[in-house]
Amino acid sequence: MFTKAITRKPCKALIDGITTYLADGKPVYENAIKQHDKYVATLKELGLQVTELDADERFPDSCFVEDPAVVMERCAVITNPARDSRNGEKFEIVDAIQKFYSDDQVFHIEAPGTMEGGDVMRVGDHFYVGQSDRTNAEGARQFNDIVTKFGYTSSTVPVVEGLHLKDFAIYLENNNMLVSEIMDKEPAFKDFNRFVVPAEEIYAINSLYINGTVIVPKGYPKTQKAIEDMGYPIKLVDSGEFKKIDGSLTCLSLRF
Ligand code: CIR
Repeated sequence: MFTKAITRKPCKALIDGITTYLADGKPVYENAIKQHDKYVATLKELGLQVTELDADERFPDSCFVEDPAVVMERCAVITNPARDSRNGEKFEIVDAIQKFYSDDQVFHIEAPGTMEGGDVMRVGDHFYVGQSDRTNAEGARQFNDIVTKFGYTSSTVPVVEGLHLKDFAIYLENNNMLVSEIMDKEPAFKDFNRFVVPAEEIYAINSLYINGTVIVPKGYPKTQKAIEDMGYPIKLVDSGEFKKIDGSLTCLSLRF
């Protein structure tokens, strides 16, 4: 059960955010702000107390707060984002995190380890960690060392088709997952009920489960229907401006 979330308002420099995969023009700042406001309002409607951090113009991608930290009940891990333009986000997220954890509950991934929270998918007390361009084996190893001290477990999964693990596999609780065709064949996921999202809707894999409801990106009817058929109430949020720089729903918040 999530009770809290942390978000950060998009900055004007968002238009210079990293685009690696989904390039479709630059985000329009004013539209991004509206979409972000709706996203935050939706989290609140679902009962979360949201800490809304100020925009930080130094870091174009800083609204994607999921990446510089991984939070859980018993500890928090400040990651080490792989790209230079994002690495400093880790120093900015710490203050917000420390309000909710004691000093001995906050840990850091250190170089040469790299990690971004978009690669970390939680299932119960287990974390699947995507090994991707952004999260390396050393980052995953350090993460495992930290979380196992608190009674969690972790294992790695290769990410071969894009940015982060949660762009290609997402857990919706109740043993249900949305997966890409490649992740459908991932041995680690064989015992889950898997809905294979059609290639043209692959962006919608990154839907967001919050306390029984699933927030689904607007404009992906097949995935929306599949999630409804699984029995979840849904809320639609347009995240199109963030998609232009490879951002999706989970990356816009930390939930705990
Ligand atoms: C990046 O490339 O780092 C950003 N433009 C997008 C980050 C998206 N984060 C996420 O999916 N967790």
